[in-house]
Amino acid sequence: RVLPIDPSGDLDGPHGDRATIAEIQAGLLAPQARTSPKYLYDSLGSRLFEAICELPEYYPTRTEAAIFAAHGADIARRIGTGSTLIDLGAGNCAKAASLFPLLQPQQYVPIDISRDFLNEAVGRLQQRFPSIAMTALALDLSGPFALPAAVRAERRVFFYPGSSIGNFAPHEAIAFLRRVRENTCGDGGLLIGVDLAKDAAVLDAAYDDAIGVTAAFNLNMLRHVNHLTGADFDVRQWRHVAFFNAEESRIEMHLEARTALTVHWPGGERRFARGERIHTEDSYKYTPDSFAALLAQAGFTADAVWTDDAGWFAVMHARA
Ligand code: AVI
Repeated sequence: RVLPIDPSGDLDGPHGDRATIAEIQAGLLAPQARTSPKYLYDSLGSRLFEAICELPEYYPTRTEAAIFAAHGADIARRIGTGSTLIDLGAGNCAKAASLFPLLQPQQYVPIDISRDFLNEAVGRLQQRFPSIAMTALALDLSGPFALPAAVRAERRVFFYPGSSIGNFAPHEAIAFLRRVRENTCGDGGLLIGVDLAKDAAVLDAAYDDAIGVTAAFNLNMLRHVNHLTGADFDVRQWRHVAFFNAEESRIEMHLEARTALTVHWPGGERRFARGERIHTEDSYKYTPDSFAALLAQAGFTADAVWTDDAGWFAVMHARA
C-alpha cells in the first residue's frame, strides 16, 4: 500500500500525554478556539524562534542585547558574582552565556520545555565554560514548579530575558512571578527583560515580518498539535494574523482558516468557518512603571531599570 504523504510526518496517532491532549482539545473546542503559546515550541518551533530573533523587524532581542552590553557592569554590580543563575525558558542559552564573564555564576540552571533542544545547547555550553556547574531542567513553567535538590538554595537569581513574561496575561504573570519568588529562598532576585509599549507600526512589523518567519513559527504550531493529538490540521488551509491590540496593550497572534474546513482527531472534530481564528499567542507590552507595579503585586521590589535610548525595551532587577 502506498501511504499518502503526511507533511506533519505523523501517521501513527497521538504522542502527547492525556493531560496535554485534553488541554489542546478543550482549547480547540472553545467558542473562541485557542491554543497555549507553549505549543509553538517543538524542536522546529524553537529553531524558528531563533530565526525570528535575527530578523530586522524583531527588535526585542537585539535591543535587549544592547542594554546588556551597555549596562552589563552595572547589572553585575547589583547581582554580584557566585550566584545560582536560573534561566527560565533558556532556549539556546545564548543570553545567559553572554553574561557569564560578568556574573561568574557558581551554578547555571537552564530550564526549558523543549528538552532535546536544551540538552544540545547545554552540552555545547558546558564545554565552553567547564568551571560552571550546569544542571539542565526540562520543565513546563506554565504551571506550578519546584526546583530539585540539585539546585543550590543560596543566592538564587532568576533570569527571565526576552520579554517572555509578556506571553502571560497580567494576572497569570503575577501568579508566575509569585511562584518564582517562592523559589528564591529569601536572598535571591530576578533579572527580567520587558518589552515596552510603542508605535503600533513597529509592533505589527515585528510580529508579521516580510519574509514570513513568524508566519512559519505560528503555522508550525499546527504540525506540533497534529503530532501531540493525532489531529489532521492541513497547514496550507491556515494563514498567520498578528496585530497590536492597543486597548489591551498586547500583540495578538492568530491562525485564520482560509476556507471552511473540519479538523478531526481521535474521538472528536471541530468545524471552522472561513475566516474563523485560533488565538495562538498574546505578547503584552508594558511601561517601566506598569511592570514595577506588577512585580510589586507578586511580592518583588523593583530596584533598578535599564532601557535603550528609544525606550523600546527594559531590563529590570527586583529583590525577592
Ligand atoms: C518568546 N516571546 C517573548 C516572543 C514574543 O515576542 O512574544 C514570542 C514571539 N512570538 C512571535 N514572535 C515572537
